[in-house]
Amino acid sequence: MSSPLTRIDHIGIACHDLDATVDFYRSTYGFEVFHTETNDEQGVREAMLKINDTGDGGASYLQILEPIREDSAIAKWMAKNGEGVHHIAFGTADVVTTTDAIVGKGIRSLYEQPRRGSMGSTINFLHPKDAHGVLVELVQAADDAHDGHDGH
Ligand code: MC0
Repeated sequence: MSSPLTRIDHIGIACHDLDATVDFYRSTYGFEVFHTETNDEQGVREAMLKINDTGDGGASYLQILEPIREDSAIAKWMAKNGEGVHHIAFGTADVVTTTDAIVGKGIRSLYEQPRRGSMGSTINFLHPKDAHGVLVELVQAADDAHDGHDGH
């Protein structure tokens, strides 16, 4: 069975101090910041550290996330769990079709309509209680739209 999920797009890592954590990843592993942004809707400040390009034309990143609001999903999760791996994200060429197919298997998505993710991507999430305890994000990168419409 071939999968519509064509790469690990990123691993989301929650932290208290974005600058200090990015310094750790640079000085320990040599990873450099590729992109930074604030996502007000998600309540995070984030840095994307590029690990490698992938065979589908996309790339894999570490996504370091610092909450900017106490009521954000990341702040709530860290209050319970502390810093650490928060979610994994798979890349797909079509987030709507892929989400619909997975929802059709009885797994809840968190959003009715996809929302905006890092670097102009379009995202949805699968509920961790339906996915063996892993919060899974589905990502259609801005560059994944190769068919003439951008799908955003
Ligand atoms: C919560 N749970 C998790 C989890 N977060 N399990 C595994 N991994 C996680 N990250 C579990 C809890 O332990 C709990 O289990 C149950 O799910 C309900 O959690 P809760 O603490 O009561 O919290 P809720 O239900 O209010 O929210 C959980 C939910 C939320 C996953 C729905 O965090 C959410 O909407 N997440 C999607 C958005 C998000 O995570 N944004 C931040 C990244 P028990 O057994 O105790 O019932 S933003 C991002 O990533 C963007 C910018 C991007 O990539 O581009």
